[in-house]
Amino acid sequence: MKGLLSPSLMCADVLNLERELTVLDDLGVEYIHLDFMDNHFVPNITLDTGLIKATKRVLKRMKRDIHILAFEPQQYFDAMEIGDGDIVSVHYEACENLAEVLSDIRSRGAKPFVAISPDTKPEVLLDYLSMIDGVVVMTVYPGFAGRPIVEGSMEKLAAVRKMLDDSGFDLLMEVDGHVSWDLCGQMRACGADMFVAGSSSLYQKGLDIKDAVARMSELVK
Ligand code: S6P
Ligand code: MG
Repeated sequence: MKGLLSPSLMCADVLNLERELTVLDDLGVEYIHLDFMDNHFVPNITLDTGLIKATKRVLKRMKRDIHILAFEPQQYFDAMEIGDGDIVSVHYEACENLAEVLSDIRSRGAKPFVAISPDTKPEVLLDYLSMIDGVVVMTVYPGFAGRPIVEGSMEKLAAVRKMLDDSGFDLLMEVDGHVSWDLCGQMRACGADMFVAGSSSLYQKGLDIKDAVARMSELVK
């Protein structure tokens, strides 16, 4: 399977979000990464539930890849109108009853993913592999764009890939955090399928978005 791009909307021009979404959609980009934060699980606030819901009005082919960095994420599902075609990632560290949250996502027609922060061991995923469509491996400490990659991230990606393959389930591995021009090829070689592209790549200042998408697609193909 070819590598899938998921540009991070929190890194785009916030005064022109409709245009930013349309350009990516028209270029055939597969996913748009939408970070929701509660200022508790992580010390920041980015896109709100109303904005995440409103993206549905403009998206044509591009699907939503909603990353919820918040405690008890199910309280936001209705407001975001999660449903068919959406990927919804919730953090292992943020859910009291993770199995219940994943089943709620599935019951709405969306694809449940579990995200793990850098200090969380991959083994915690084992109990949930039969309930999900993929995992998100965070390779920076979550909450902000532009952070440095955490040491050992490549080894972690390779270990998670092996775990997913050994499970016998057909599961995607998404990588989120410092997916740079220099590192995205290596992340692909470690088994990542989906790449969150932010300030380390597509959203660097001065780039032509069409050229940048083509370049990144080639690097992770
Ligand atoms: C951060 C958030 C991410 C960022 C992305 C930014 O917690 O979940 O999705 O938007 O990592 O990319 P970069 O290249 O600036 O690290
Ligand atoms: Mg994210």
